[in-house]
Amino acid sequence: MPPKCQAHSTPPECRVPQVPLLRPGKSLTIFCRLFLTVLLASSLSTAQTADQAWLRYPGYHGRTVIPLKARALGHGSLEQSAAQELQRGITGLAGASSCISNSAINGETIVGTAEEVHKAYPELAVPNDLEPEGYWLDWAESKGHALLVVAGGDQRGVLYGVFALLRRLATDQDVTHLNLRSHPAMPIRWVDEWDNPDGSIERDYAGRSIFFEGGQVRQDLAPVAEYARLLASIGINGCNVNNVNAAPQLLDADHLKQLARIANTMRPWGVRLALSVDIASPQKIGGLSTYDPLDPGVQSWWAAKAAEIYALIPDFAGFTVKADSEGQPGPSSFGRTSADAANTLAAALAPHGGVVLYRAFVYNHHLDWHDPKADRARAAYDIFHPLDGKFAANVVVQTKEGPIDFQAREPVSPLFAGLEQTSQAMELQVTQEYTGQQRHLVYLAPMWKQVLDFDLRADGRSTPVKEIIAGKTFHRPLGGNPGSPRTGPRPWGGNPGSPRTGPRPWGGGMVAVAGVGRDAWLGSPLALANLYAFGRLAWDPNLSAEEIAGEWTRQTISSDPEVVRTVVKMLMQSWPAYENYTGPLGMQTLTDITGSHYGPNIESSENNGWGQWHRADHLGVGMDRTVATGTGYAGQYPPEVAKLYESLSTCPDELLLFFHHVPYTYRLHSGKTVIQHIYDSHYEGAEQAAQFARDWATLEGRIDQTLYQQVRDRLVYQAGHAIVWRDAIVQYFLKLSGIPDEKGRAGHYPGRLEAEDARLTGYKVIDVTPWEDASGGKAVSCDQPQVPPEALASPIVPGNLTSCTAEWTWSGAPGRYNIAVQYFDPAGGGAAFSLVLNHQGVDSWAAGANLPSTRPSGDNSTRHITPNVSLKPGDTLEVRGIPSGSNHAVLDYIEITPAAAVP
Ligand code: GCW
Repeated sequence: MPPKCQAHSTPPECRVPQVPLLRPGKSLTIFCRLFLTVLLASSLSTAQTADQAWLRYPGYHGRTVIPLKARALGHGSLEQSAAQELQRGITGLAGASSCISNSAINGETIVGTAEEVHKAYPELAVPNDLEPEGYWLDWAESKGHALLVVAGGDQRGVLYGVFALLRRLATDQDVTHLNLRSHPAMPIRWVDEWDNPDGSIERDYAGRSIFFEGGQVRQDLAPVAEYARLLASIGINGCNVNNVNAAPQLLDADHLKQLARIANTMRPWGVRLALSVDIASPQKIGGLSTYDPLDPGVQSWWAAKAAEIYALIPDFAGFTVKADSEGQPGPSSFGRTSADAANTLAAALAPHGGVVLYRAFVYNHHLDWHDPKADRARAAYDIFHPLDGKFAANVVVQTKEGPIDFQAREPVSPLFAGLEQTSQAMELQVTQEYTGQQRHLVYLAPMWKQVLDFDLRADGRSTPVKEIIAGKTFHRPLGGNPGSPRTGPRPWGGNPGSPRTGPRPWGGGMVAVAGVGRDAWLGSPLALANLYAFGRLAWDPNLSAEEIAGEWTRQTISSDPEVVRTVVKMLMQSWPAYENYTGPLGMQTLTDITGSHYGPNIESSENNGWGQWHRADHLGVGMDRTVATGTGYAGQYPPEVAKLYESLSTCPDELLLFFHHVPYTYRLHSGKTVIQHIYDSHYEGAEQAAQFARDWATLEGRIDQTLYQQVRDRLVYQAGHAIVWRDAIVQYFLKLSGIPDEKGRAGHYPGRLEAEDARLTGYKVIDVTPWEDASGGKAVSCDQPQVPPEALASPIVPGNLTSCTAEWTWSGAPGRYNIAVQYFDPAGGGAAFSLVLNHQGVDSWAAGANLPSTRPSGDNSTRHITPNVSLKPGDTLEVRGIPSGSNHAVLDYIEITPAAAVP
């Protein structure tokens, strides 16, 4: 047996194995244990770096030694990045290894394209048919030295091969037996950023843009380089940097030069720049009198613009288009179709190898809500299906995963099966617009997996969505028609300069709206698991959400098995929990859809043209989308799936109310009535959220303390906000249906003392809108003269004249209790609160968490818990609130529960 190195011990002898000439399945026989430190963590500084995400290289605990020296065989910039990353990664991973100086690992890791490897080492059996962007890893020996070979189908493949190797090491996988060959499932793997030139970001929850500020591209593009590195590590090859609600000025000559700097910064990491364009640009910035896509002047304008772009950015990826949607201009203004518009842009890009990602998110947001047949969910299919076959070869129709808009639960968009002669991409959202905005832990990979794996049964055969968007199902080569020679110019999928004659990959792909910003990429540490998972699934949609969660946790947090087990469990349960407490049975997220998209606001979906209706009334709930009696949406699916959804008896419970309108007493497959399911799932979801905080608490001391604290604070907040959601939806449906909760919870809150029932000094009772966002619909507001914000920094003195007071007398049993204070923390000021027992302060805290909405609502209803307070009958409890700005220290209730019952 070969000796093994021990942690921090004197290096035992390690020996180089006799490695046979490279053949699949042969392996290095040297074993040694490397114990490593987080070397690169020393680079942690205030700068925004990839280490803050998953590229930490935290130390290798696997068994196999790999050579410490890395060498690129070629001179291309991607290969240089690959070799540098490898060196950096190995150095980090091997930091504390007792094997470092041992001659046994004196071989090298060589990186290069398959062609380069073959040229340098003709004796090695490197596969000569590696796919574009694919790689092959294996051990070999040359002149008595161990060689670890990373061979790429092209330069990008080299880069991805290096990251694959580092990932295996960073997740402690044994690399003794490599012989690993992989290539991406689909050529388009892009992130879309919705950044505006002024530096703001649409639907972003992580600070300001890393790309723009004050109308210009930022001088400091260091975070962009780090971002591109992160993207490369998960195989992402394109980045669209501006909002799909596109600012036309980005296409002017000056801005294009600035954008070229971004492209140059991302290029060494194989990430190509793409831009969103306003279809009206020829008129808005080009001085033309029209933007009609069939106007020859307009077509020439786009052709000239494309040429100008490619002169500055030779590997420019292409355009993303949002047109005729939510107020954006579009071809319909000229009686033209989406295909007309897409093809005009495609013709301009085609000579240069660019693609058009034309979004199918086209719908009328002025729908007539009185019309029972009107249905926003139908729009994408109704508009795009008839255009199938009319799109140019380098157009990809980009469709959101569901027919509405990134809700916590939707069925798969039927359009994926409705375009057989068109390349397609699926759009997902990493930024958690409707799924808790990064304040809630929601790991989205399980949801994406359900979509990717869903079998649409197009043409009566197995057609999972992941194969449709990879171009496999309908044989969609990107940039060419089925049946055309597979050797012509390849607009996408190869590197500039790489041979353009290899097999052409099937086209299509996945695009994620990422929303990264300057606040630690996604603003919340655990939210980064979503970005990571997106890249991994775009590379290989057959990976499981759970294994991706494990990979990410090991690289980002710790490889301590207990930590991995706990974090993976939390991640995997987080989406079902969120769905449970926000909107079950396919009702969609019951949020404020015309405002923040964050807190509960059930009626906001109704009686407006946006079309996210759930049609709840006192008798029943759900949107009838059947062919027989409803909007006919169910009929847009291929027959087998249409049949499944059409019938109440086969429609899955989780989508029941998306497809059917039923009475509250309707029994689900689970045996529960709809109303009881609404009650139960909300209590269950809120309890799951509370459990996340308890689970995380078990990790204290096992993980980085700063990370521990940051995540803990968020989870405690989430547990409180899940209760806001629970209570809003439960009390709303209790009132609407009039049907009590079998378990007696709805409308009964043990230990809850309403603020409006307290003895009030200064506070005035107000109605909260929507009513369901406050317990009993009411709260108390302190509208008297306010203190300047700076005064809030000092501790609140009981009896402070500027405070308002709500006071109760405790009449329960003596004992120790947790006291939850539920208050509203609207944006625009930072109020302060104190909890006072028998005229003695026991706790004080500041509000000002920067939550959505400037008025008290479920967006900003917040819970503060003071644990373990000793109470006896007759005690006086007060909450004192000091308002500031538009934050009127609005108080909803206090809730007193036995200390043992709540964590
Ligand atoms: O869901 C909506 C978002 C908009 C977004 C739009 C889209 C960029 O609320 O902010 O606009 O989707 O996807 O185009």
